Amino acid sequence: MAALAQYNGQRKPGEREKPLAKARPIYVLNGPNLNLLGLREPEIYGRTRLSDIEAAVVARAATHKLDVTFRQSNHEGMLVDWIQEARNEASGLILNAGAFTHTSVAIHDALRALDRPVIEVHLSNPYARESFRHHSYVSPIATGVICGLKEQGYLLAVDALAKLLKDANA
Ligand code: CA2
Repeated sequence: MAALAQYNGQRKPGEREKPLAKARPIYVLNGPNLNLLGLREPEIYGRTRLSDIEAAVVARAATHKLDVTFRQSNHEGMLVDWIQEARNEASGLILNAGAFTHTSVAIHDALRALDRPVIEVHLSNPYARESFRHHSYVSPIATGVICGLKEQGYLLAVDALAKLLKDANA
């Protein structure tokens, strides 16, 4: 009977609770030139620095008890490597692939292999801009897309991802 109780996950008197496995962080990946945020073109991208967005995202994720891995790269292959890493290390992905959104079949293919919820984020609204920004290689793979809301879009993406992960684990 004792063995059965253990099998059912019940603790015996005096037995210590096993620590819960730590939840995987959400990955927030940022593409080329986003390191320049707040330094140029504030009328399009806002005045907030990427480091400020990171701090706000970490704080918002903490309200959902989620950890964050926040990164930026100007290199397509680096982003592909991180998306591949996310397959084992992340619970979900928020991706602003920058200009690679409109060009990268490699990022598209890496996302296809990622069996995790993906929220595509853009600070600006690409559909209100040049026609070359109207196509996204990310959108067909994304669970959801948020654009045009500047840095607030990242925080809405955290909330959306938290809800998707909660519902998936319910
Ligand atoms: O609106 C977005 O978040 C974009 O992903 C930003 C990309 C652009 O290529 C996409 O079409 C839309 C560009 C990021 C460049 O960020 C800069 C920030 C300050 C100064 C210059 C570039």
